[in-house]
Amino acid sequence: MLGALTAFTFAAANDRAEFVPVWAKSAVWYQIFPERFRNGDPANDPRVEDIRGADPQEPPRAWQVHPWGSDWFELQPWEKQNGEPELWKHLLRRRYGGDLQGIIDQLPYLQQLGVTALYLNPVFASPSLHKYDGASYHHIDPNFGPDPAGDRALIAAENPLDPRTWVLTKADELALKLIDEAHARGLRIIFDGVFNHLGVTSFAFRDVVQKQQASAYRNWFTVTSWDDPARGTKFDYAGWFGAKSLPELREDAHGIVAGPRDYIFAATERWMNPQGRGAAHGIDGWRLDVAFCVGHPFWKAWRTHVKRLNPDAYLTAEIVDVPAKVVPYMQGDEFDAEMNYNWLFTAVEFLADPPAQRISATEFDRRLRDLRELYPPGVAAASMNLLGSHDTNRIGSYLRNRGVGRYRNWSTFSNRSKTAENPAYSPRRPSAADYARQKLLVVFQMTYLGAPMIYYGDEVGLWGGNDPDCRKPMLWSDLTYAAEVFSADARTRHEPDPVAPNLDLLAHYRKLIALRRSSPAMLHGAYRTVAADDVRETFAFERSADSERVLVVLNRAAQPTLALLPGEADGDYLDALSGQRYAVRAGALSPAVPAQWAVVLQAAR
Ligand SMILES: [Ca+2]
Ligand SMILES: [Ca+2]
Repeated sequence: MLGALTAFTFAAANDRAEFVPVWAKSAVWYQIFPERFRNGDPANDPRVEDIRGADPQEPPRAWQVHPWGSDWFELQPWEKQNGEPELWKHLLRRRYGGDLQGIIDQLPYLQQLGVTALYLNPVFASPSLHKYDGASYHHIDPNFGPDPAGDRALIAAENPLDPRTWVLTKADELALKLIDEAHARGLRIIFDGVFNHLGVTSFAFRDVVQKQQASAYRNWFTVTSWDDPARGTKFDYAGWFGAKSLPELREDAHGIVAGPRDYIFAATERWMNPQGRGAAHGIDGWRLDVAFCVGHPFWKAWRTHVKRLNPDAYLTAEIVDVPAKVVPYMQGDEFDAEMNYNWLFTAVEFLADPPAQRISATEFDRRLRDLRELYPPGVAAASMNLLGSHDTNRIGSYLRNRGVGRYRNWSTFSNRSKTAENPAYSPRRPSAADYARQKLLVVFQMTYLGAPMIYYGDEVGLWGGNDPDCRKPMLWSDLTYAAEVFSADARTRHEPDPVAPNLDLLAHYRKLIALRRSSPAMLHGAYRTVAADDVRETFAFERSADSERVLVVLNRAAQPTLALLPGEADGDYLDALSGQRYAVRAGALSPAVPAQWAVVLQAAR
């Protein structure tokens, strides 16, 4: 019964008009982790008091802003002085000084790369390096702007419950400037909405701790017991997955309860229609953190609010679950798309994993089809096809550590890909062969259906295991970097791994992005599987739009192969990767595809 009903619902969904913003289907995304992208203003760098309240909670004895180009696993003198035995605490305390000015300064770099849309990890006030423990949703972090001390004084004078008292800090103004400058360059920009929880330094949680049941925010959190000496009870509350630094916002059957809901709605409007100047000056959408931890009713109401502010806004969710569990969020009344980790798992299972855990071309075809067809039309095309993020190991390191675990087993793999949890995971520089595999994955990413997303630094070969090592400072050609010699224990040494932007890889990204953007077929065209050859280990697909056809053949085998593609029209074809021409005569195209490489065939003019 349920199965029949579900099938009917999806069939109906597939008949209706697309609900995703059209622009999102042609986007090429770039994800920026602001603290680690570019330090555009050393004068605003965090001081030790600015990181108070972030994990680890105990303050360090000595602390300084970390040198941008230093060896990742090398402890600096002030870190050694702390005598801290646990490396993760050192790494969490580090601040490199990245900020919004750095992003503004590097917009030309992003334009040259060819991306068309930016996703920023959280930029709202918070003491941590990642800012998923928000102190606020309505102010940008003061250390991301030009006047941290002045901003903090302004914020302290407001009543957060009354949006009419909300001032525009210098950091807020700089964020609005960033939005305008991005738009002026044709770049869309979205922020990270972390609406499941606030941080312990938030105005709301601090007030509850101080005033207990007398606090105006007493209903905002899931308080399980109050400080009550008469009854002998102590204050306690629910934190996200038990993390006490992340008190969860309270929900009932209608979603997040009225107080925090109204606050989130007001903050949403503040960034989408800043000062009532219109949606053109606001962000173009949101990425929703741990969307599966907030109930459906909130998302439905919030989407209505968002689309009223800007019908063209894009909402993309972090869900990370099997496709069937993602489906309910993608029915047109919650999200437009997701961070497409299932696409990443599928891509590496065919193109990169070692023989013991790889899938056949036929199975690759089946899994890709599921991801295209499970959702209403437009969702797959607008979803972010990514090869890495701030929540997983970098693609270069994944390839260096091929076989260390199954990526699809997300929670198990999460620990296996952390250098602190798994001594067998290598944090060393990827090899030339690893980078060659990354290039093949990029060919697939940039030619396939879906909006490609590049995690900052992947395009210049930045490497690192899962969090925190995937959050190293960006590699820039105008900065110098110490070679990495320290091992993941921060004590022993290895032969030096030179650290510098991989310009050959960067050229490959630029070329493939330009290729995608020059081709309506690749950018937003239809998809068709042409051949899935389990024996030759090749996979061929077609993208088409109007009169343009593009034929892509992926060869994951260790030897070159002739891909037999019967039924192709006579004519001359050009491989966009090699520049080589192929002639088709009598209806059979047989391009030679190099080992572990691809051809991207376009009709030659
Ligand atoms: Ca700075
Ligand atoms: Ca929740």
